Amino acid sequence: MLTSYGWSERLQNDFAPYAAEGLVPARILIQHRGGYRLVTPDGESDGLASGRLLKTTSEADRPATGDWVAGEARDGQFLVQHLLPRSTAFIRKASGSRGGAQVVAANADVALLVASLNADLNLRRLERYLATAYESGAQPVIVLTKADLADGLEDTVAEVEAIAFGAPVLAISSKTGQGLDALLEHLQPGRTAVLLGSSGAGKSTLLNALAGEERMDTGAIREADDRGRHTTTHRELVLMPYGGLILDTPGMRELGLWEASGGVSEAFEDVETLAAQCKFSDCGHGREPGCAVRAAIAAGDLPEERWLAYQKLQGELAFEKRKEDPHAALVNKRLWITRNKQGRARMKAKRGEDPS
Ligand SMILES: Nc1nc2c(ncn2[C@@H]2O[C@H](COP(=O)(O)OP(=O)(O)OP(=O)(O)O)[C@@H](O)[C@H]2O)c(=O)[nH]1
Ligand SMILES: [Mg+2]
Ligand SMILES: [Zn+2]
Repeated sequence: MLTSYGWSERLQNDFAPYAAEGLVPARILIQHRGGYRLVTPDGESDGLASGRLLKTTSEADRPATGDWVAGEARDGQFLVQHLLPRSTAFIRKASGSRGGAQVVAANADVALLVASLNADLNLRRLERYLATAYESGAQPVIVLTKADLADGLEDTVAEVEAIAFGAPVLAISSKTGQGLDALLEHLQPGRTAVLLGSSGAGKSTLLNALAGEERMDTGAIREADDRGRHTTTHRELVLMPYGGLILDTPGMRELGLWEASGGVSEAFEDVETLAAQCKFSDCGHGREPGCAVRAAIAAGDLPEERWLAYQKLQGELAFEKRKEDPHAALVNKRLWITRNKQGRARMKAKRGEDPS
C-alpha cells in the first residue's frame, strides 16, 4: 500500500526502531489547522500530532505535507508520534513577527518551478526559486505554463534557459496538452514532485491535466493585473495515475531564502566560476585590474542583471545569517545531512555533459 506513495528501503531502515515499539508508518497527504490527512498501511485516515511531539519540537521539526511519520491508530484517529528523517525539504521563512522556519514541502524528489508565459515572467524570481530548490535537495525543473497563450515562445524559453544553468526548461499547456509528455519524463512512479510558483501560474490546472480529472480546485486570474486569486489554500499530496505523487501548494510569490548559500552557489555556478578567475583572490569586482567578472560583463558574456541578482542574493543571505536564531540554524544543518545527495550528484553529472 505505502510503496505506491514512495515507501523505500531507506525509510524502512529509519522506521525499524519504531516498528519495534509497535508503531506503524504513514505519509502526510494534507496538513490543515485541525490536523492531518494521512495514508497508512490500512488506507487513508485523519490524524493528529501527539501532545509530546508538539511540545518537544519547533515548527520546522513538526510533520508537514509529504512527511513520513510513525504513529498508531487510536479512537479512529491516527496519532503521530515521531517524524522520520526527511530526504529533502523546502523551508520558508515563516511570515509574522515570530519568525521561524516553515516547511513548505517535505521529501520532494523533483521541484517543479512553475511560471506562466502569459504574464509576469520574472527571471530574477526564477533565479531565487532555483537557488532555494538546489538548497532543498530536490531536482529543479522549470515549467513554463500557458504556452497556448504565448507569443515568442522560443525567445522566452531561451532567456529562461540562460539563467537555468542546466536545469530543464519545459514549455507546456495544460489546455492543449503541449509538453506534458516531456514533463512526464521527469515524473517517475514512486517519486514525489512539488509544484511551486505564484498564484495563478497554473499549478493546480497542471496537476488536473496530468491526473486526467479535477483533483484540485482552480480559479481564473484577475483580469486587471493577471494575478491569481490564491485558489489553493492548503498543501496536498496527490497520487497520480502514472504512479508518482504531486504535491500542490498555495501560490507564493517568493519562497524566501533560508540560509540557502549552497543553493545560490549552484544556481550561480557560472558567476562563481568567473569570480574564481579574477587576478586577486579577494577581488571586489569593482575597479580591480584583472577582474574576470567585469571583463565578462563588458564582453557581454555575463548579463549585468544576473550579476546584480547574484550580489543581491549574497547580501540577503548575509542579512539572514545575522538575524537567524540558533535553533533554526541547527534544524537546517540536520536537513543538510539527511537530504538527498544523489539528486544533486545527478544534476552535476548532467551539467557536466551539457554545460550550456
Ligand atoms: N490558457 C491556459 N490557461 C491556463 C493554463 N493553465 C492554467 N490556466 C488558467 O490559469 C488560471 C489559474 O490556474 P490555477 O491552476 O488555479 O493556478 P494556481 O497556480 O493553482 O493558483 P493558486 O492555487 O492560486 O496558487 C485558471 O483560470 C486556469 O484555467 C494553460 O495551460 N493555458
Ligand atoms: Mg492552485
Ligand atoms: Zn573580480
